[in-house]
Amino acid sequence: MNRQEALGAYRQMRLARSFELKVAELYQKGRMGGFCHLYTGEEAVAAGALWPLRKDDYVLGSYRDHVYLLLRGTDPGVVMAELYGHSDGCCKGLGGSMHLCDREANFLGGYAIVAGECPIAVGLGRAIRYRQTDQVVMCFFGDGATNQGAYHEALNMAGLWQLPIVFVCENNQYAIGTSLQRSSAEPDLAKKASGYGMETHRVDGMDFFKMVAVTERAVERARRGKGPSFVEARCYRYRGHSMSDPAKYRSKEEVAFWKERDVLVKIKAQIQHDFEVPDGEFEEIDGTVRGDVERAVQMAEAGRELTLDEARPYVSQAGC
Ligand SMILES: Cc1ncc(C[n+]2csc(CCOP(=O)(O)OP(=O)(O)O)c2C)c(N)n1
Ligand SMILES: [Mg+2]
Repeated sequence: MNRQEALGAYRQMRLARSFELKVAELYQKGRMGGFCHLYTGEEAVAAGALWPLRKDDYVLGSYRDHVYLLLRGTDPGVVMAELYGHSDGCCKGLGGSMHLCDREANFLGGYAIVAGECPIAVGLGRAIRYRQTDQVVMCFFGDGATNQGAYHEALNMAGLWQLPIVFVCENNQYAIGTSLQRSSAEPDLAKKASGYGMETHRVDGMDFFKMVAVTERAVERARRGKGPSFVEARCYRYRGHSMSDPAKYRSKEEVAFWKERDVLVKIKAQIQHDFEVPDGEFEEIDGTVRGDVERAVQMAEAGRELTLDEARPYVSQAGC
């Protein structure tokens, strides 16, 4: 990765962080409804994993989905408008935080059903095989999803048919308030996936460059018809499960331990070490990102909901 690319990655992760900090503030002010799950702390997982993908590859994820879209290049204003439930959002305001989707970015959905995206990844893998293209599917899900039945069915079929899928498990070590140790008979998630005929990897999900190295290999294998891979990215979410979770099940020391390893501090230090980038250049990037987020808020604030007549065709087959 050259200097410009590395700074581009920093910018992406800074945008993800700043956008979501703003979302938290606006959610608390009541500017958006429904549930809201933030990715704060986990940015290096998606930023690193998505890095080797092409525009025509498919991406799927869970309800913690704002950042995938931002990283795939969807306008932050369009994402924010969707969170507001407004008509210029990526789903015309009918999806909201947990159900983002953008066909142009080939992000085919945030899914609120835990592991719901995994069987859909298998369907997309089959479609790619049928059309004989060299596209790849990247499917993100949490550690909790590995206890769900559909997850095991999906991995089995992906392995059996050697489909071009990269399964990326965001192991933030909790499923709502339940720790991995208390919910999974096999807490080693790479080992748990290894019975399904695919290459498995464990990676430090708090390190962007390590994420890129592992997923680059997995994506290339899938593209060359060598079948699926499973990547367990060890990470941590800084906030509660959703905006309404005070997260009392984790000790202050535990949260502090992970925050000390913050992904943004880390990538900045790595770039400074490799390319001797001065502080001012990072500050400049932070400034442009602040502007992007501000514009996103302005767009969302200026929008409106669909009228009932406008919404009707999307909720009724007959369009009446
Ligand atoms: C099939 C299903 N079961 C239960 C739930 C309720 N639920 C919502 S989020 C969640 C935790 C999932 O944790 P994990 O997969 O680790 O993802 P994370 O929230 O940590 O990113 C649960 C149990 C659900 N949405 N779907
Ligand atoms: Mg989890």
